[in-house]
Parts: sequence; structure tokens; C-alpha cells
Amino acid sequence: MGIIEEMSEYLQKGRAKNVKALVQQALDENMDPKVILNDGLLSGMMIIGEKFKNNEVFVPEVLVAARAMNAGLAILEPKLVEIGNEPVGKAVIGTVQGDLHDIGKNLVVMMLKGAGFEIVDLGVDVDPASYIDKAEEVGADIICMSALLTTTMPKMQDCIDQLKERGLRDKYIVMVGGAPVNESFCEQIGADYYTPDAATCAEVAKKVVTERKAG
Ligand code: B12
Repeated sequence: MGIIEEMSEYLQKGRAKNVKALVQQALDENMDPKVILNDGLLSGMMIIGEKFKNNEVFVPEVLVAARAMNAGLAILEPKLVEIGNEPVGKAVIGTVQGDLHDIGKNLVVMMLKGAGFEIVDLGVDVDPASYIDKAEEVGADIICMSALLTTTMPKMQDCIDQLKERGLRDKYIVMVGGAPVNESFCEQIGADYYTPDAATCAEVAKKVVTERKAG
């Protein structure tokens, strides 16, 4: 097995130390950082995302795989910055105001990173205006909101209303999710996309941002 395949395998098993060592080894052997990123790290994370979607692996496996990916990314990032690797896009994400659930949101973060997005994670209990302020500040493409409580879902609507009030609604792609959220709620509040899981969120985000940038 080649070093890149080995990296992907270890990542899927959540073996952060091995992933780190292999990324370092690959860099020492002058491998292209983009190949390490795409074929070693991101491909491993996409496989885990797909298995998660199909209920072949569960939250703990995804979290350890994500930790392994982050460990590898930490070593790779300075090299990627050096060669000016362009991210797919930028996303601002957080769990809505009044809501402290962050496991699903963190999975979405991992999958979006896995798809090549630069992420600004606002954490939990994020008030509607903060998503917009941060998106404006960093020049984001997407605003992602997560809610796990029926009582906090209306905060998504508040954010969209504020986007409209500020004349910014069409500037951002708005994605919503979390266990109580569904397609009809998404339509009702005027968000752009709902997906039931993190892997699909990353797929859709990548597709729509790439299409929008292509004009
Ligand atoms: C873990 C948990 C907690 C933990 C949270 C820990 C943490 N750090 O997140 C703790 C113990 C703190 C907690 C607290 C509470 N909880 Co709670 N909790 C849960 C539980 C068991 C699991 C949630 C979870 O992590 N699921 C796993 C993740 C992976 O799934 P997910 O979040 O849905 O995310 C996936 C998708 O939805 C999607 N997704 C998520 N976000 C986004 C965003 C976008 C943009 C997209 C596209 C997709 C997407 O992708 C993810 C991965 O595929 C649920 C039960 C359940 N079955 O959902 C109750 C649940 C959500 N909790 C509930 C309640 C009531 C509470 C409390 C109010 C309890 C209390 N009385 O104190 C408090 C609220 C605290 C607060 N203010 O937020 C209720 C909500 C009921 C309702 N209808 O609103 C639930 C449903 C339990 C129940 N059956 O009663 N909780």
C-alpha cells in the first residue's frame, strides 16, 4: 500500500498519530501538498461521511476520524498556504441562539472542511445578527445554521428576516439543519437548502458554491 492510501486508511480508523506521521513523511518525500490533502485526508473523510450516511459507522467513529483529519491538516496547512491552495469557499456556521447542542453542528464542520471549505465556527447559542456580521466580515459564501430544539428553530427565520432587512438576502446561500428541521420548514422560512445529514450538506454546499462562482 502506498503512503497516501495508508494515510486514508488510518484516517478512517481515527488514528491521529499515524496520520500525522504519514503527512510529515509525505512532505519530507516532497509529495505535492494538494495530493496529500485530496487523496490522503479528504478522500478518507468522504468515505467516512458516506458510511455515516448509510449507517455503517456512527457518531463516535466520525468524531475520531475528524480528529485524525485535523491532526494531519495542522501539519499540512502551512504548506497549503505557501502554495496558495484556494479553498472551495467560506462558510460561517453555528448553533442558533438558546441552543447548546453542537455534536451535529461539529460533524457538519468536519464534512465541510473535508469538502475543502474554510470554516468560521461561531459555536453554540449564536444570535441571528452574529451570523450575518461574521459573514460580512470574512466574506463568506454560505451561512449554516443548526437547531436541535423546536423552541430555537424560529431563530433561523429571524436570521433570514435580518438578512432581508439589511438587503443581503441574495448575497449568501443559507443552509439549515438539525434533527427537528425539514424540507418544508426550510421552504417556509425562505432558506436555500436543507439536508438531513452532514455528508449531504457538504456535497450540496460544494456543488452550489462552485456553480455560483462559475457564474
Ligand atoms: C446529546 C443531546 C443533548 C446534550 C447536548 C450535548 C452537545 N454538546 O451537543 C445535552 C445533554 C447538553 C442536551 C441538553 C438539552 N436537550 Co438534548 N438531546 C441530545 C440528543 C440525545 C442527541 C442530539 C445529537 O447530538 N444527535 C446526534 C447528531 C449527530 O445529530 P444532529 O444534531 O441531528 O445532526 C445531524 C443532522 O441533523 C445534520 N445537521 C445538524 N446541524 C446541521 C446544520 C446544517 C446547516 C445542516 C445542513 C445539517 C445539519 O447533520 C448532523 C450529522 O449528520 C437529542 C435526542 C435526539 N435523538 O436528537 C436530545 C434532544 C435534542 N434534546 C432535547 C432537549 C429537550 C434538551 C434540553 C432542553 C433538556 C433539558 N430539559 O435541559 C437541553 C437543552 C439545552 C440547550 N439549551 O440547548 C430534546 C428536544 C425536543 C424538542 N422537540 O425540542 C431532544 C430531541 C431529546 C428528546 N427526545 O426529548 N441534549
